[in-house]
Amino acid sequence: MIRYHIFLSMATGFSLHSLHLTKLHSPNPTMHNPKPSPRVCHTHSPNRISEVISFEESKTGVKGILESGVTKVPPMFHVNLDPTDTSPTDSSLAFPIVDLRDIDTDSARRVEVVDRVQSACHEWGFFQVVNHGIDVEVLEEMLDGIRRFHEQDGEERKRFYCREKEKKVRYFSNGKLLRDMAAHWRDTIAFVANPHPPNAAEMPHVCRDIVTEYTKKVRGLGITIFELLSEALGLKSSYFKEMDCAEALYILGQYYPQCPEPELTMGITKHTDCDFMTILLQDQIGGLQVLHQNQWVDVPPVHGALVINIGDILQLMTNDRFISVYHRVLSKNIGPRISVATFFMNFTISECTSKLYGPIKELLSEENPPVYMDVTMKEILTNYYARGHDGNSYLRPLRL
Ligand SMILES: O=C(O)CCC(=O)C(=O)O
Repeated sequence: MIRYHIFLSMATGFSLHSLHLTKLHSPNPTMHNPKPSPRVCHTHSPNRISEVISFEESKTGVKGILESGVTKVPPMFHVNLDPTDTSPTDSSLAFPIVDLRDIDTDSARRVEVVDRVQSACHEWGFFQVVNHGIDVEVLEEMLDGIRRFHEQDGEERKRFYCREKEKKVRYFSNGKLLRDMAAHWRDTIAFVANPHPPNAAEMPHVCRDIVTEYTKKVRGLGITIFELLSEALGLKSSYFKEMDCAEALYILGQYYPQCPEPELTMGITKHTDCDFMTILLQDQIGGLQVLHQNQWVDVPPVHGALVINIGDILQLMTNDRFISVYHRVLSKNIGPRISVATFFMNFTISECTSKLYGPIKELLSEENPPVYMDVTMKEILTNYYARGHDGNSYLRPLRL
């Protein structure tokens, strides 16, 4: 089959001037050659390419499409949805909630909590936390700050529109726009938040203060969760922190505009997170679903709660004891929906060290030999950036 493949300058990121369109007679024979997902159309037609280019040149994202008066979902966002994929799920499946109250003062409670965290990470790969120590006002202000950014005038948003991954603050729509077969119905403001945060002048003034405050708070919570995860594996509390898992934070402020034809597109298609762990703040709109026991289960919005999920690298380090699970976001005809995803991982290739990550030796035995290879963050990230959202786990090529 003839496929159109787009080469872009990796040095400068997505530059329309550096686009070259060529025809390939077979898929690109990269080291990782995943099978296509059945849900997504896999051929870039010339029409789609020009549609994508003019969308990118607008620099105002999906929100800009609606602002221009369009009332139908443009073809570049169309996803081949299997109707059975959106059928209602078994409502008896209760999404795990873990109450962190008193875990630092009551050792019996801590043991209980560690146990709950252990089973949630093993069975679901996801859970919500309440009484986590971040004030609800901070959470609300963070959601508001992200909303303010996306709802300001298009010209103001454009100033931040950028594809350079090394940039500490950037606005874009669809991180893998040219690689994905269908674009997602969402826009993003991204912050490389730790360990070298942007300076105040680089930050949008509408959310500068709250992003700085939220970064500190969410990192603190991340350290607490990593301690619980370490204990849940029978390791010393500081294990993951000492492995630098709580060092690098990448914060994405997502804006999912109300969608005129939600059955045609998705907020984000099925994927796993390529990181150690993610902490997600979502508003009350809903739409996030996780794949559990082969069914899509809603992650119910709980006021004041935060959603935690295990990323691919933690699944690798725990040799599958903790699982990195597929999730997705449905688009809705209500909204906008706002969420803030904090990825615990370095997404800047130039900052990657040569540190190796592999299955933790203390967890291995003759009955439980390593099922993954040791890799550096640079290898993980290079593979991550080389691929679109193709519906496959980033872990697959790392299995022994
Ligand atoms: O917005 C959400 O609820 C989830 C976002 C997500 O899965 C992602 O950005 O990878």
